[in-house]
Amino acid sequence: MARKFMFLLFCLFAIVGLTTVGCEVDGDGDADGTTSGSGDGTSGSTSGSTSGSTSGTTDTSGVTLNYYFVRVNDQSTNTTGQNPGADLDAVSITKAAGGERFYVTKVEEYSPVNTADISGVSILPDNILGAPTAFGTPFDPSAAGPGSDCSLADENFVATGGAGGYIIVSFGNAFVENGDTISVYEIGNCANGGNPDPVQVQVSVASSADGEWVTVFNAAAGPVMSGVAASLPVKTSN
Ligand SMILES: [Ca+2]
Ligand SMILES: [Ca+2]
Repeated sequence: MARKFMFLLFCLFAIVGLTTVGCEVDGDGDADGTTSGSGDGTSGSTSGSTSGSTSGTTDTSGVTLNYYFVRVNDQSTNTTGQNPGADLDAVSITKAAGGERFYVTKVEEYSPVNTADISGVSILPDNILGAPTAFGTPFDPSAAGPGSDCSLADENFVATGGAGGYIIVSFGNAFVENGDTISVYEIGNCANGGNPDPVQVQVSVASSADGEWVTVFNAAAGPVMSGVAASLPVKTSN
């Protein structure tokens, strides 16, 4: 008796089990149909809103980028003795409109060469911040030129070590526009002496050293080497 009851119970479970499987199969089928239907609706509304927001982003791009970054490339072959290459006291931007003068507020990158020969004082990149210090303080721009004396004992400069060395700087909110003058104050070729060290000056809209740099001028000797920015390519965000 008990064995027959157990067999019937087994058959009952088997039938319930098959029914459940069948229902699940049907359920999946229904679920698939429902999902693909609502999926179509979702993809439709998603692509609509996405293309809408994308075109909105495109509207705000194309903004003109400013030339915030100035790079001084050391071109000097004077690589003997201590502090070889350019001895950079300061860099300035003088605006064509208004004549306001801006000095370096931040060193973005300092990449000297021949570092073993650069003194512990002259390897400090922040020595290039602010107004020049080797032409008397407070600094008077009219007192700095080819015929000017400079303080050859001034240690508030940064050495880039010769050709291959460079420094990238920025000027806070100030940037270079066509007509502006960039000046590099290099301790050398002063009326009272100092090794002249040639430099190349470039500008960019990005601080990255391997980015696109536009050459503004090359100069052979200081103590003040200046050039006027002209025909800078218009750069826009993409
Ligand atoms: Ca300085
Ligand atoms: Ca020099």
